[in-house]
Amino acid sequence: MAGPGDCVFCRIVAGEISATVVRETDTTLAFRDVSPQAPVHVLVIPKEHLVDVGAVAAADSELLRQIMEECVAVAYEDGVADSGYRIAFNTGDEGGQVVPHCHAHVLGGRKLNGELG
Ligand code: DGP
Repeated sequence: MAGPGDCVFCRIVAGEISATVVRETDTTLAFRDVSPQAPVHVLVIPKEHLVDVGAVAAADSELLRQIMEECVAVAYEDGVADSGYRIAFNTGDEGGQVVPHCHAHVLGGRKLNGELG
């Protein structure tokens, strides 16, 4: 697992890698996915380096609430709250997680498949 020093999402938080930021709070950052899978594809992350959603839940349930609130805010801002959207936390190897820094995918703007995998 990458540590904060070489973590790509920590480097986005630090401003060392550019990203299209759509929302920011004291504790979270929301930015557009570099390879979008839907017209709306935003990642919402905790600024703190926590590897996955389980680590966030264990460390700080208030932070988990804030991440979810930001996901919903993104859906409203990007205009998909009424048409529908998906929030997904890929978690661990078999969950398809590639970047080991907790992130929620907010996907919308097209009809999404029923299949999650
Ligand atoms: P996951 O498979 O759940 O770990 O998804 C990681 C996502 O992160 C993937 O959809 C691509 C995105 N991503 C990876 N590196 C970068 C980056 O440097 N910038 C941005 N904006 N997104 C990235």
